Amino acid sequence: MGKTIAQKIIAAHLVAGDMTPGSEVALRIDQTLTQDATGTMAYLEFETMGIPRVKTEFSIAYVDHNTLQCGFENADDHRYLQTIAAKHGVHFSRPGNGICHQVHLERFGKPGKTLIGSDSHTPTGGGLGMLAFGAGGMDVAVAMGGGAYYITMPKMYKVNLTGTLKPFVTAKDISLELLRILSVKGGVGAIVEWGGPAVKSLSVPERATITNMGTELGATTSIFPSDDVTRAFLKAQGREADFVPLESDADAQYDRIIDIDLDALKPLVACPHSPDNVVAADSLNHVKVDQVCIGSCTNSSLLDMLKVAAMLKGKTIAPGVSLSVSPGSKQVLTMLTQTGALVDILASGARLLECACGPCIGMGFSPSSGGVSLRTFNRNFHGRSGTKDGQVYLVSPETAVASALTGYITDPTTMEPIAPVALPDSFHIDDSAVLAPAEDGSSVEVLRGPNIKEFPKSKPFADSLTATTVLKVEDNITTDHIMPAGAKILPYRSNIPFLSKFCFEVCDPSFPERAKAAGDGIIIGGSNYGQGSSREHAALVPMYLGIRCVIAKSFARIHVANLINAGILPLTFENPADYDDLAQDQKLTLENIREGMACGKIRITSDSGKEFTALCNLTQRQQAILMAGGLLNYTKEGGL
Ligand code: MIC
Ligand code: SF4
Repeated sequence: MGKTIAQKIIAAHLVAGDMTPGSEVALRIDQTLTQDATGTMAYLEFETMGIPRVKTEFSIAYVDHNTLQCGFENADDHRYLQTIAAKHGVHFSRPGNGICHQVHLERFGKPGKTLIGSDSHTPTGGGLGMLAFGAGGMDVAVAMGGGAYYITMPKMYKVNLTGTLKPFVTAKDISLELLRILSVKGGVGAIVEWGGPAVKSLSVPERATITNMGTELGATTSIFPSDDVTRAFLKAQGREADFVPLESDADAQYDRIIDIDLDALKPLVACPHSPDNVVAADSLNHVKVDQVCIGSCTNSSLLDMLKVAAMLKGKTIAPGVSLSVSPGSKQVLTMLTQTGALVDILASGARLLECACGPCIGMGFSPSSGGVSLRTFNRNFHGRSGTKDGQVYLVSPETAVASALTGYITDPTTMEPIAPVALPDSFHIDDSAVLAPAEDGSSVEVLRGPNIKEFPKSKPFADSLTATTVLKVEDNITTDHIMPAGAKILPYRSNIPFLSKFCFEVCDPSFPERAKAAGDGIIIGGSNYGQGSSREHAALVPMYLGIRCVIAKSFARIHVANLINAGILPLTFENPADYDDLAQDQKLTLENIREGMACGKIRITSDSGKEFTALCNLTQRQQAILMAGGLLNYTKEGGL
């Protein structure tokens, strides 16, 4: 039987397991990336493994999230990352060089290679034909040490693109259309492969917008073929030698095929507070806009920015709108400067922000109270902008500019046409902001600031557990609910005790105190629990607060892996209706945990007299990790 693109790359990297959907496969990882907000923890974890030099083909540490230096914390973390990278054979991308996914696409991604990154949008690399996964920091640390990356073998979905995009209808609208069709949990357990006759009309940055947004579907990853378009992009980046062609076999089998006709597509908008809350832009033209933000790893490429500049040229933004533009990389910013396009952006009244994540993760530029903010980003979760009652809508750069000009949400197809914008034949190449590691790291001193606190210790499981249900939450709880980010909290990513004060702040500010008081705790979740980011802090912090188990209707992929790595037992309801009968502050007893893990079911009784069964779908390796009290303990005991 023929293979899909992903199946070919998996087969070429298979270390253990069989490729039947649902069973565990272990993959050899060629490249890793970290960003600073998850990277400090990942390197602290790497250090505990005692491996002198990374064993991957290429590993890099980016600094792009915590770039506001309002105190010593972020600067100290940058210094730690720079020195630890130099010591252990990891390249270091300096703050200001750009957003990890954009820079990686431009300079380091390679078709056919595997990449894991401690950031959920690592699948951006799929735009180049890489098999790229978001992962928790511990999994990245293990991969840097030469260990395999374990995933559940996914199902294969194919999106078949036909037709032609109309002017001002974009790759972002294709992503939003798929989110409308599949929802934020529609991609769970699947790899989304993009194909069909219209694929060749999409440039690599456009493909990368789509694979980036694939994360919002809950998909394991997303991937495009590697074809002449890929070759041209790599050639323009001075990297034609990295090109390899990749396509699926004609008789490859897919579990689901979704057709999207680009001729019929209109500009779309994801309304607050979920990326799948999608409607047509022209249905929202009564909504007054306070703020527009253009950038993020979804839409900050040179192509996006040149279109933005062309639309803004000779115009000024509406007086009630505040517009920010954050180019995705130093390469993009330099080329905007060289071409003069930056002048058109600035002359319109836009504010230029650093080449970094910025407003996407609440690092500045939060909207006004109740403010409507249109963002070209990938997430509009509740509170993520830094303003609790901010109303964030996700749009394409074209819809963003049209709306910034009129002051209302505006379908860009109603605007004056612009001349077609194309990518250059050669990009400006200057990798001086990427520092190579020391040849011999043994004499490099690692510099740590006082913000780096001890790693929390998880407990191994005994055979039974009685614990309190400290919190009950609904469906689609994101990691931004569990462990919020933003300018005030993000600088403390290597300080778990401090972070713990904000755990579940969006849902219930009393959670940290109650969890600590309860001793051993359990969280009751709805479906798709832990969707969103890869931050392992959403597992480490609850673990620090005494959470031993989460019982949910279903879990998001990266989060469930992080729970296991942190030594927290993830269980799903055998009968989802049992969710309704459980309340906060009950005592639940889990019996025969070891045997239950092995047979996949655990019997639970509550102090109210209820008895029910929870499913425990764990591989032998995951059972061993939990019994050891988390991945670090397991690794120390000799497992990799
Ligand atoms: C995000 O977009 O939510 C983040 C911030 O990039 C996270 C990583 C983090 O929390 O540091 C992600 O997507 O994994
Ligand atoms: Fe940064 Fe936002 Fe992309 Fe996360 S989604 S990596 S915060 S730009």
